[in-house]
Amino acid sequence: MVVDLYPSRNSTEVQLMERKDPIIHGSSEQDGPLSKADLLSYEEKGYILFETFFSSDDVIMMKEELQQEMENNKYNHQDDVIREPESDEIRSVFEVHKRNDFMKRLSQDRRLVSIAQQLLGSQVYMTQSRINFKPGFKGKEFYWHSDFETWHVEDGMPRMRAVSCSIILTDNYEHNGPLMLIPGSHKWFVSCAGQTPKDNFKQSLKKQELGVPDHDSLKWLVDQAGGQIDRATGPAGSVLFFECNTMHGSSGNMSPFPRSNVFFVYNSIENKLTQPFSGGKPRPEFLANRQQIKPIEPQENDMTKQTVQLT
Ligand code: 6CS
Ligand code: FE
Repeated sequence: MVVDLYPSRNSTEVQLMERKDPIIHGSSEQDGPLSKADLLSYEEKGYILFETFFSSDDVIMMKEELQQEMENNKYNHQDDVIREPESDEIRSVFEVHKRNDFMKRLSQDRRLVSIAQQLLGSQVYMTQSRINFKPGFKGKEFYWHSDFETWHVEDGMPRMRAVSCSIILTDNYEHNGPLMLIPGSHKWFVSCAGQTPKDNFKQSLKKQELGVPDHDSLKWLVDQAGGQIDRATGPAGSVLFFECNTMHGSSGNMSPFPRSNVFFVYNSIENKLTQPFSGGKPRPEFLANRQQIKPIEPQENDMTKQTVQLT
């Protein structure tokens, strides 16, 4: 019998509970490229941002692939291509590490995988990947949420031992809906009220309304952060690593400039998905990798030359 350490969406009550998992899983600066200062910052804030991590040459290639994915899926109305709630604009394309060879190689890049391994203290595999396009004028918000709350309840992710790596593909400004994070929020788990309807993903990926924290819990988390809400702004080629339980979201994009990022979600090989804690049926493979779980062998990618020398 698997014990549910993070019960959520199983009552009408909201509950704020302390995190039961370490944030950095048994690693030190000897175990990867992150310095002690980087590790401490990630432990404290629940994320770390590297501006201009990749070179301008790499960014040119990433932008070409981004355009390609937009083109390739223009008329694709399958479940793994999510469209905006109020238009036919593409909101997200999932499983980019399978459908696009460049993205597959990028997801296995040694500079990204070694950071994920260091943070998770183990070998890692890809549990989910996606491009969020957030087009100009029509890209709608992603309301506040903890990814882990969804991945635990709807995908059966047992422990908080996963990290999202978001590569900024088009400059993320203050005004085009950058990802916002509540620093330190990863230290508490917000157990949400409500239930999980069948095939919830068909609605939640367009506009998440379940498994989202109530206003009092959000206010409490922001108060714990000293009233701070951070924004992951930076030029294309910047890289954000954020812990699976860090409370985050992003506003709609009213600017003419798209805010497109690719997300690679690395899960510890020790934290494979089990049965959804909601008791419902597992979500589709494009959202939650169950069939191809093997540790990623970090690759030297000559296609991307890193400009940020990690200390
Ligand atoms: O349900 C999910 O897996 C997705 N939902 C959000 C809002 N963020 C994480 C993930 O892409
Ligand atoms: Fe998310």
